[in-house]
Amino acid sequence: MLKFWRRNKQEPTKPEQEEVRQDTPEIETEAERQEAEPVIEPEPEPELEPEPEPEPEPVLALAEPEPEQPVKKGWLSRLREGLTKSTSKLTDGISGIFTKRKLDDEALEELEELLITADLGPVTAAKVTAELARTRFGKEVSPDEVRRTLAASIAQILEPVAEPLVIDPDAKPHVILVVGVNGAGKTTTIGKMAKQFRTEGKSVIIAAGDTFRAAAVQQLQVWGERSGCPVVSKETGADAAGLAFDALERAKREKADILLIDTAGRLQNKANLMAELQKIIRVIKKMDPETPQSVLLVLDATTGQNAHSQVEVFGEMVNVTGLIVTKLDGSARGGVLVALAEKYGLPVHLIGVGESLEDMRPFEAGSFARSLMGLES
Ligand SMILES: Nc1nc2c(ncn2[C@@H]2O[C@H](COP(=O)(O)OP(=O)(O)OP(=O)(O)O)[C@@H](O)[C@H]2O)c(=O)[nH]1
Ligand SMILES: [Mg+2]
Repeated sequence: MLKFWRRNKQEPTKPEQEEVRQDTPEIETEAERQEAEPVIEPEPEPELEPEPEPEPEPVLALAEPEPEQPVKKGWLSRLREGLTKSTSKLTDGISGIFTKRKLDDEALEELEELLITADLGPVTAAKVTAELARTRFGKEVSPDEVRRTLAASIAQILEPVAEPLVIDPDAKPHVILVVGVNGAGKTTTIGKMAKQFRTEGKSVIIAAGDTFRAAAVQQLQVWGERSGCPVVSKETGADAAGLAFDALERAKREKADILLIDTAGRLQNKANLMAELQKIIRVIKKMDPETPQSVLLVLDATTGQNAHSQVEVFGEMVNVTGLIVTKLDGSARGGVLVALAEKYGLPVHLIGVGESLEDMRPFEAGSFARSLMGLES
């Protein structure tokens, strides 16, 4: 039962490829394309997404709530609520396995299975189960004790990836390219990041690099207004790389601290998306080879296992430097974050726990692990 655990850390990223692989085998035929599409397009109808509603300034909303709006819950309780689905599965399962029972092989086997079904992945499940067995085997353990021990093991796995996003103060600008499938939360995340950077006193320019979708530019302009950041945009269908180039030129001229580049999540197929992202990078590198300093992949926590293929697909396209996991307030499948940390070791910089500007937090390993196990911090 105590499986030999091996860190399955893969090389998460590959150097940027100069040649665009239009002949990518996965998308050569229509049937294969249809098969490949869900990997990078798990959410339907981005065009029908409602534009973000003009909201009251959310940071202020905490202090001065609108009369008709209830005071918003703290972010940690929203995270806990969002994780309820994963948490209740885990806590109910653990209670079922460990009530008045010694920690024997059978219990460990059941626990391992439970953790796998809660998206933690087979490697992590084996590792944390082994850790529990190492100290408690043959003893009577309470569900609470099991949850605490697991939370500590999970926190240990998450600790190395819980890295804040560090902005290079000498970059002027530090360029952040934001990538991810449609609907993952890229544009919203850019709005939230812009606001946070502004609050820290940094100057920020936003490039509306999603020139594919008409509504995308307006959506970003709303976020730009909210965060007080200029938005560089072009007409729908314009070349995204050209736009990114212009935005970088402006950011350099104005000595901006940060340039945030939004990108399209959906293009006709994977090869087009890859070509576009790689072209953006190639073009901005011509002006400044150090850019982009960060390539952040935005993942929607409610998509569960699909996150793995997204990390792999985008890792083939670009040199992903870190992750942002959104919608952890929704019906999140939080276990997947643990599996991703174990498998890819990519830094998780920020998590999204809501739709408004203040709903973005640095990823904190301990509180996330405890929340996942339904423990009060
Ligand atoms: N509950 C919740 N909703 C979020 C969060 N982040 C984003 N959203 C919502 O998810 C939806 C999609 O977000 P967008 O930012 O438009 O996603 P996108 O990746 O830019 O999508 P495309 O432009 O279509 O590629 C919007 O309705 C957002 O308000 C989050 O952390 N929690
Ligand atoms: Mg968008």
